[in-house]
Amino acid sequence: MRAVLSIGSNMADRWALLETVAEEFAAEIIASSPVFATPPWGVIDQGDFLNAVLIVEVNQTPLELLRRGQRLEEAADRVRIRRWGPRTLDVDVVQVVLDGQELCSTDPVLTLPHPHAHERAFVLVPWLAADPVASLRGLSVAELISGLDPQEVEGVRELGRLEDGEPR
Ligand code: A4P
Ligand code: MG
Repeated sequence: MRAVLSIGSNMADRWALLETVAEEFAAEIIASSPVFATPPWGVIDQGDFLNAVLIVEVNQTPLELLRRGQRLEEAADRVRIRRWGPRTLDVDVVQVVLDGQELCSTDPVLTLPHPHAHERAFVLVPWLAADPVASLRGLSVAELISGLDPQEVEGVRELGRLEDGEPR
């Protein structure tokens, strides 16, 4: 199956933490976005995030993929203090496509597609950079971005590719 992962960090060595995800999936990544600096969404009294999107082709179930992401979050010493609050590493499964079909699930353990993806510039802008023809629930990601607050979209600033190292 093919999955779109949104990865984010706004604590500790943010760049290095995103790299741990790229390393874990190195053999399975089919496309990836550059890293973007993004203002916090939801809870705004916290530091800026680094966000990126990885598109992976994996031979496992959606739940196994979620757990794999959560193991990386644990390895980053992630502590869950508050919803949408600061975190060392967040690995969200945005979309899963199996045999050309987007999987849908309302299970709170793994909701698919990710319930907030369509309204988050920090997910959609990197996703479009990784896949210019991306679509979510039948709508093009480019179209979804054009429906967002332009200020939110402009706030998402491209920094550079993960493999090129953190810009000084
Ligand atoms: N869960 C259900 N569906 C999914 C899914 N598709 N992907 C469950 C990942 N997890 C999913 O998540 C809570 C539960 O969601 C998990 O147990 C999992 O089984 P969590 O990571 O423990 O808690 P959380 O991340 O604080 O809550 P939530 O609601 O998942 O927050 P989000 O949606 O992850 O948002 N601003 C910027 N600029 N960049 C960011 O990356 N991230 C967040 C967190 C807020 N603001 C941000 C960013
Ligand atoms: Mg999360």
